[in-house]
Amino acid sequence: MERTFLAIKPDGVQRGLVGDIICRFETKGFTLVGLKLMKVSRELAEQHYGVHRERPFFAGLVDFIISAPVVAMVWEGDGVIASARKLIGATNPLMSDVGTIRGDYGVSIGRNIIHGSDAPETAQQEISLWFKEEELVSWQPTSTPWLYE
Ligand code: D4T
Repeated sequence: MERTFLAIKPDGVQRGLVGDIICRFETKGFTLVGLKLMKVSRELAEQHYGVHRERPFFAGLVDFIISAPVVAMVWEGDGVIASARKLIGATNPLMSDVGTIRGDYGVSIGRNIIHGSDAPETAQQEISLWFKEEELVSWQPTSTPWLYE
């Protein structure tokens, strides 16, 4: 089973969207295997967004990510990496399809509510950056045979 890293950003937490966002991944049929509310350190935010270090929005992005709590999560399921990106929607919420998280709740690229890993390699890197192995729970929901043939 594939795993992905998702993080509800400070705007999603401050706007009271945590429950709705978790509900979308649960009802889709994915399995929650890691969950924590955290105040992100500047070092972690800079590491997570390291690929954007040279971009003009980097400093503002890091300041935003450390400005309020973040909900860090690991979700599991067949095809969860690509599917979660679809459920999240395009980076700019004004361009995201209606029905996606960003499409339904956002208006600005710098306040786009949630992060999701974009590929298997980044998912693995981000899961190990944000979670210790013992913080992840391997379990089999009783609904599995009703979700997979
Ligand atoms: P994340 O990484 O947060 O899931 O977003 P995406 O994968 O959809 O998009 P990204 O890596 O290109 O951007 C990372 C992060 O930077 C913010 N951002 C991006 C911004 O504030 N201004 C910008 O011009 C861009 C391109 C939003 C997401």
